[in-house]
Amino acid sequence: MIDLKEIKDKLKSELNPHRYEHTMGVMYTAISLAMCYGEDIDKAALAGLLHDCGKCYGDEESIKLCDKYGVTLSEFELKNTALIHAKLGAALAKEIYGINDEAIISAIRSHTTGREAMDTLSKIVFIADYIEPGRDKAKRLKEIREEAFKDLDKTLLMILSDTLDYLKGTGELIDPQTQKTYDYYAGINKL
Ligand code: DGI
Ligand code: FE
Ligand code: FE
Repeated sequence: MIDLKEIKDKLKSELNPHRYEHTMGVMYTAISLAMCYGEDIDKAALAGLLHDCGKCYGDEESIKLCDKYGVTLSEFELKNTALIHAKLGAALAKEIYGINDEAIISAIRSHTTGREAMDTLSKIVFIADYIEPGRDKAKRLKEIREEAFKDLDKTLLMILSDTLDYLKGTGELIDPQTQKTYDYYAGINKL
């Protein structure tokens, strides 16, 4: 199933209306960033559309599905279940939605914590998830939205830095991968 319309219809029937709106926002933002950086817009559309496809299930069902599709979860993910949907989504994109493109799958897998040395499509999806038009809670969104169309690595660092600050403020634990991603892009931006 790689027909965009079919995927949209399936997601519309499974995601709550707010999440579906967010998904559309991420899809169009990812397409715009792909246009800006000369990336494949069809891949950006598919990755944006499917990035939260693992978010339709409760904790118990998500863990069961991970087991079914051979997705290994870390101790951290088992305790902080909001993170599971990224890896689960990558598996569902492959198994349910028939996506074979490794760059698309990898962009879905890394959209929540990011990853060191992401390829351009993964960077685009990570950023689009944060800046899509429906988002309104993060600080300095206007500045980050402008930077997104100028410098992807700098934008990643701004988002990761604000996310770490936010998590520290709420007292939530930081996934080791989120920290590693921050450290990597802090290093890149110093070069
Ligand atoms: O799925 P979305 O809501 O569109 O956004 P997302 O995939 O970026 O994030 C999902 C959740 O994961 C969000 O509530 C923030 C949380 N999150 C991201 N990084 C970390 C984290 N939560 C913890 N505890 N630690 C992290 O490092
Ligand atoms: Fe997500
Ligand atoms: Fe999202």
